Amino acid sequence: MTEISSPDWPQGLRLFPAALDAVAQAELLDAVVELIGEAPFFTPRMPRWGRPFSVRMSNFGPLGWVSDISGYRYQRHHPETDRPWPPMPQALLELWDTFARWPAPPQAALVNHYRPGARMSLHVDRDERDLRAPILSISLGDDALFRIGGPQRRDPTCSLRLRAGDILLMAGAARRCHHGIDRIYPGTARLPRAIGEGRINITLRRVDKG
Ligand code: MD3
Ligand code: FE
Repeated sequence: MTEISSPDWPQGLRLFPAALDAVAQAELLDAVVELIGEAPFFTPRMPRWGRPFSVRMSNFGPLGWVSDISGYRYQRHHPETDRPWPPMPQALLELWDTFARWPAPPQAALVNHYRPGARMSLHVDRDERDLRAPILSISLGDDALFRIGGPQRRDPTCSLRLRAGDILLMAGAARRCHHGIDRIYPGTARLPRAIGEGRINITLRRVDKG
């Protein structure tokens, strides 16, 4: 497996370009389509003001990340159907074992759907109770411009283009860095008709310690 890293990047950020071939991507997307039937995408909203995100989300696994007017949190049920999240697909557990090398399994697979024009502003993921556990990200569909900075919002940032099949691991210091998605490159890849245009990103997360 080829791995790219750069002295410009935060320590612990590791990119595995095209880690998933076209067949593995299609199989994963089939699983996403099936499970999204059980846990449909919802539109998260910003705490306090309730402004909708441009990204739609769902989750697989025992816990799921949600955001609404009362705040960000992990919870066991879908915010609209109130049903438990579907089980995490075996293929995702295997990717975690291969790339994350963490002794405990992931508890949440957050699925982000970016339609053309959607973006995600710079933020730090800090709702997890164990910030030492890595986060593993899998990109599917259209290319995206990813940006990562440092622990402080004012720290300098660098950008990289994420493509379908790329796997990104955030461990060590990178785990606490600001990051976001500045833009999607529409039409650079295709998603299943049931999802529509754009990009899917799946992040595998450990929430609890141990
Ligand atoms: C760097 N998602 O869901 S994945 C997110 O492409 C999120 O949908 C983006 O940021 C996306 O929270 C980026 C890569 C990623 C995920 C978590 C990180 C990079 C990270 C946590 C710390 C540092
Ligand atoms: Fe994030």
